[in-house]
Order: sequence, then structure tokens, then C-alpha cells
Amino acid sequence: MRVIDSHTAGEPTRVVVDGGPDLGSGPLAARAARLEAEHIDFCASVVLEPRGHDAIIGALLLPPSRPDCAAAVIFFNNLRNLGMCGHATIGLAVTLAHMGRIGPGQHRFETPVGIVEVRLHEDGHTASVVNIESYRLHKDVTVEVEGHGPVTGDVAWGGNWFFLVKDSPIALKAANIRPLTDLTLRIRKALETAGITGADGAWIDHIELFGPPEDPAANSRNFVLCPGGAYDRSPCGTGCSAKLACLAAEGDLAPGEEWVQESVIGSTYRISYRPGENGGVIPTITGQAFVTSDAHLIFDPADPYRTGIRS
Ligand code: PYC
Repeated sequence: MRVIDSHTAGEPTRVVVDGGPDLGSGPLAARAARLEAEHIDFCASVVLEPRGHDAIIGALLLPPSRPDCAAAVIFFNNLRNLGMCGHATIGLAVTLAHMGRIGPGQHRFETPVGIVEVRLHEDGHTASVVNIESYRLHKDVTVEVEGHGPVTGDVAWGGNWFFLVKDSPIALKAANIRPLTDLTLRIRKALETAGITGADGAWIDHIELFGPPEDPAANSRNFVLCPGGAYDRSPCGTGCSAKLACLAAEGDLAPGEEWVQESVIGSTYRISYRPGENGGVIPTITGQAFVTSDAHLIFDPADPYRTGIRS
């Protein structure tokens, strides 16, 4: 199985170029559901140790069903498929350029949640992703967090569900990743216990804490907990989209105005929005990705850990 690895602002993506499971034909969302229901061992084997680690997001590359799209893609982690993933979309654009399949310019990718527009810049490393419409569902939801006390945040959709806490009670420094992970896991648990969900009962699987940036050129710094328990090394594309929805809803950022979001490791995305058709925002996320390897994964039937090490 050929895979191409990259990182976007520090967050890794593994594009599966060939050798993935047969998901049949039909709508991409149905094929993504099939990947999750029938092939989760495949997903885990690609992204987890011993071949990967829990921060890697997989991107299964498929032939597009529409002639105006450069590629179709299903994003996944070790637990499930992700409707959309900002950093992995930037990583995919740079990977397709590495493969010689696209050049600088405007491209469209099919994802399970719709068509995403991507512009690959002239340097071949920078890409701007126009995400799907994002919106805030609830403002100022307070939950009682075990061992900590009350925490207040907004619930918003950016292609995934997020709980966004404006003022992190823990300093957003790389040295604090363990306590930040512990706190965000507890916040997620508290949301589950209180029955607080996204639309249609969806699990809020990403938790985002905000605080002041270290770089004076940035507007804010964040820490993002991902569904599998890893933290996002990048400022998180879908998390930035959810943030833009909250900033717009509060009147804190005008359409077209730029916001620089810094991650907990100090990498940045430049983000902005235009108004959406349904009251939300259409975000644009600009970041940089670099290819780190072009490899073949081997699955020896005798290997007891061929489907990954799960904790
Ligand atoms: O960039 O949207 C993103 C993302 C989601 C999970 C990890 N990265």
C-alpha cells in the first residue's frame, strides 16, 4: 500500500494512494460510512503504531466522481471517518502536487460533506481551503467538570463538532500538553454526562481552548483535543472554522477581515470568512504543508500487530 506522509503546521496526514479497501460505488458519504462500519481495522492499521501514531489523520484517495474535481477523499482516524479535515485538505493538496497531479491554482476536492475548494499557491507548500458553511449552535454553555469546576463555552460546527472555551484556565504552552489534554478530556466527558451534543444528537468530539498568542502578529492561540485523544499540532482547520462562526456571531470579526490563529506549538493559519447562505460563515483557511515521506506499508499476516496497537 503506497502512502505519502506530510505535515500541515506540524499536524500529520497520511494519504493512502492505493491498496485501500473496496468501498463500492455510490455517494462518497455512503462509502465513508462503509469505511467506518466495515474497515475500521484498516483505518487503525494505517494510522496507529507500529506504522503511525495517534495524531495521524488518514486520507483515503479515491477517483473523483465529478469531472470538475481533482480528487475524492475520505478522512479518517483510528476510530471513525471525519466529515472534513482542514489540515489534511492542505496536506492533500501539497501531496497531489508532489505526485504531479495538480499544480498551483484553483482545485476542487470531493469530501463526504461536500465539495471543498482549494487554492495551491505558487510556492507549492501553501494552500487556502474554502470550507463548508460553519455555524454556532449554542452560546455560553456551562458544564461542571470533574476535579476542576464549571467551564463555559460555545458549541459550533466547522465540519466537525467543537466546544470552544474562550479563556483557557491553563496556559497554552507546549510544556502543558499533558494537563491540557487531561482537562479537555474531562470537559468532553462533562458534555457527554450533561447530554450536550451537536445538531441531531451528534457527539462533540473536539474540544478547543483559547488564550493569548505568543507571537504579537497573531490574534489568539489554541489547544485542540481530537476525537482519539491526541492534540492537534496545527491550529485545526475545522476548529478555526468553528472559531470564525463564533467570532462572526459575536460581531468580533467582519467578513474578509483576517485573523491569525496560533496553535499550541506556535504554528499559524491565516483565516477569514464570507457570509454563508444559511446564516453561518464560509471560512477560508490558509496554511503550509510539507511532504515528509513517500512509502509502502507492509501488512504481514504473521504480524500480531498488523491492525495497529490500540490502548
Ligand atoms: O484540521 O480540521 C482539522 C483537523 C481535525 C482534526 C485534526 N485536524
